[in-house]
Amino acid sequence: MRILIAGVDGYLGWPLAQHLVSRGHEVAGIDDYSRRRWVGEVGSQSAIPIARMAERLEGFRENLGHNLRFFKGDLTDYDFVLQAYRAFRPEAIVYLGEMPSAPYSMIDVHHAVYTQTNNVMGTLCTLFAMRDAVPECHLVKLGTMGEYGTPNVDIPEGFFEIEYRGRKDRMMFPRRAGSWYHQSKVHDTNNVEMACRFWDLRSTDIMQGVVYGTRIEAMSEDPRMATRFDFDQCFGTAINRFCAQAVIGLPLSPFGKGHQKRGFIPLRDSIQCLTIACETPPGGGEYRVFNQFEEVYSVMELAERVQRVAGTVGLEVEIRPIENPRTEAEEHYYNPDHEHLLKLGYEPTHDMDEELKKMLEDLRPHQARIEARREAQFPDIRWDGSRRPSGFLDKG
Ligand code: USQ
Repeated sequence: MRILIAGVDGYLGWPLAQHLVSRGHEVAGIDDYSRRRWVGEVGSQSAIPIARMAERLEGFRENLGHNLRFFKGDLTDYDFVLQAYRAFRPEAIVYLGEMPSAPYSMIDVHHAVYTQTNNVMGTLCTLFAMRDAVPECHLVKLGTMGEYGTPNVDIPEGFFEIEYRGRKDRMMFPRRAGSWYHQSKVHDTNNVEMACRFWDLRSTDIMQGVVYGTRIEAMSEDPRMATRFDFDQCFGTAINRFCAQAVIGLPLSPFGKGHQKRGFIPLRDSIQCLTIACETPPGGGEYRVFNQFEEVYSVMELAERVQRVAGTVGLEVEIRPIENPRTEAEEHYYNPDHEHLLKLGYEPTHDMDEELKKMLEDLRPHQARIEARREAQFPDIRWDGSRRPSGFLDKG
């Protein structure tokens, strides 16, 4: 298949390109390097060094024997997007090209507006460009489990049956996002669903959990093929941050009680699932939703897990909960369905300890790079709009 990855320079995009090519697909990518700029703006850098795109593309040719067609440009520029889709004629578009950080979107009005403008406009441009250039193409759109929030009832995959005043219907399950970023994905969901209804487009909207990991099978040891790994307060996700903290001897930082639960998924599984979505497209006019995560854990359980695995590789670390900078439930019910991908053949990696061990091994050589941006990992962006560092809850 011809598959285009919007956001090919990112944490998921770069390994996904490698995996899809190793499965025989023809792959193209779009990016304008925004992720590199955002991480720089918050005073950080990828723990694992990442090569410039020209070198990445050379590495791609040498390691995988494939010329990855690269379009540099902004996904909110409609003319650019339309031209790229006309030139490559993708059969599937994996849309990863959004600003992905909840804390970044909560910094101030400018960051909130930027996040929603960038994400919602980008998706809209893609929907229109698909309609006008490649109406048969399948949009695999990256959403987030965070669209649903943490309701006190089970979470279905996108839709649910409802009976109200004696009448029944199948409706989108209500969303209750936890940040301006997560809300941007809710807006996308509504727009994508509507475009499928109006224009007979086909789409898979992926409600993905928190991703962790450093590598996938298709990735060689060539440093040009490595993917980024963020650990700062904005772009680092919980487990990745815990691993980076372990490597430089900082206490692991569950927020608040640490009982908040989320669905988590290893990088290798995320890539496997996105591939399954591409290879099994829905019919024309169909909008379907996958809840994409492997298992639900609390943040504290994960900190304990990282602590234990770090101990087995000689890294003794403490867990010290810190004040929660976010407004979120720290005790709640959480039971999301995740059947659709399993039915299509998703085989979850169950060995989280092994994955964590690999991550620690991959990060250790880059200890100095994490140390150099140590300050960027302490949270001070608060959901109430203030900017104050979170203190330790145990007072040390
Ligand atoms: N958390 C901690 N300690 C930390 C960092 C986070 O306890 O050092 C907690 C947060 O308070 C939250 C949970 O861990 O309860 C997850 O936080 P996160 O920063 O790992 O993830 P989140 O902000 O939800 O966003 C990330 C990605 C985002 C993706 C989302 C999937 O950045 O792009 O959409 O995970 S999900 O969480 O399922 O919505």
